[in-house]
Amino acid sequence: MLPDPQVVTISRFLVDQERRFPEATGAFTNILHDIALAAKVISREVRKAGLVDILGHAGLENVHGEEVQKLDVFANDVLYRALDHTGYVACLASEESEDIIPIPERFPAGEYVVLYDPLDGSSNIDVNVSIGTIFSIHRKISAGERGVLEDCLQPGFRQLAAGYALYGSSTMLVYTTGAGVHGFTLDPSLGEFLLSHPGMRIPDPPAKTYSVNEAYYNRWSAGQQRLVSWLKGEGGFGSRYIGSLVADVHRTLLQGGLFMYPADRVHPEGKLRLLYEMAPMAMIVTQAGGRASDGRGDLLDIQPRSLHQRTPVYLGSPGFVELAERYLAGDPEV
Ligand code: P6P
Repeated sequence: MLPDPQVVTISRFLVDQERRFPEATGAFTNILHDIALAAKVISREVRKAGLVDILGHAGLENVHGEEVQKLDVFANDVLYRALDHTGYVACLASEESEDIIPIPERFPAGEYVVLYDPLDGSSNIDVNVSIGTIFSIHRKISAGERGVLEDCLQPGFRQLAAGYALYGSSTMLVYTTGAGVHGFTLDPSLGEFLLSHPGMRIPDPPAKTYSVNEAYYNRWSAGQQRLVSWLKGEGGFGSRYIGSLVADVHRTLLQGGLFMYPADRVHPEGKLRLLYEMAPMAMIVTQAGGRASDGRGDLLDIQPRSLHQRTPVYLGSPGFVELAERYLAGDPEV
């Protein structure tokens, strides 16, 4: 049975969006389509993860009879294989790879660079907590035919697109190309991502929810400690912390609030990665009417120095992010 005519698949949505840009070549659309396909494959394996003990690896061998890999290694391979041969990509970068990932010489290279965290929060798999894939797309800026490190070290405001897949109670794909944020939910019976959240906006008034790992309270700066003490005291905020970045950001996007991973004495740059975690999340949240800061200024303005560099992060409802910046700056007015 065909789905209702008003049901929009991600493929149709991408084509409709592309029509709005006459100069579009379709390459960009195809990259997003390839990432959506990779997300479906990863989702299928993540959903089986709980069965490894029951079925043993025999039930989870792939078509080559190879034993199932660790899920984050598997996800990394799936994204690489979805993107390496298409001719649209100049180079790749992954949380799983120390250096940039070149496109094999046997394949043509293209004009785009894709950076990704293939499966963030994979430590949460064993306890069945939602996990996710995060991606960021830039245009190649170097002169050569194939991408180099310089093409990956671009500030977040130059991103052409950013998005994430969330493997939760349902599998969602949320992305932006700079024209709003759109969410799609996977219908496993159709094998299609269907448009479920067109034009996502952080609600205003927002939920008064802060999200941070308070186990590190004693490592924090005085400003950070004062901020959280106010939020949970006079500010009347509630607290939600899943400890899985994509899930915590997705909730903040849907409900509003303030997600934080501060710098501290142990993590002077914070824990979360800039290029393939926080820059894409910052583009998404900003496009949805929110803000993302490193505690001093807009996270999208940071000029990256290295592929895996970390950054403190304060993202969510703009007023709450600004309040955090004022506390961290020691503003006597707060
Ligand atoms: P902590 C998961 O390990 C992760 O990389 C992110 O998904 C999450 O936001 C963060 O680390 C949680 O870190 O120190 O609170 O356990």
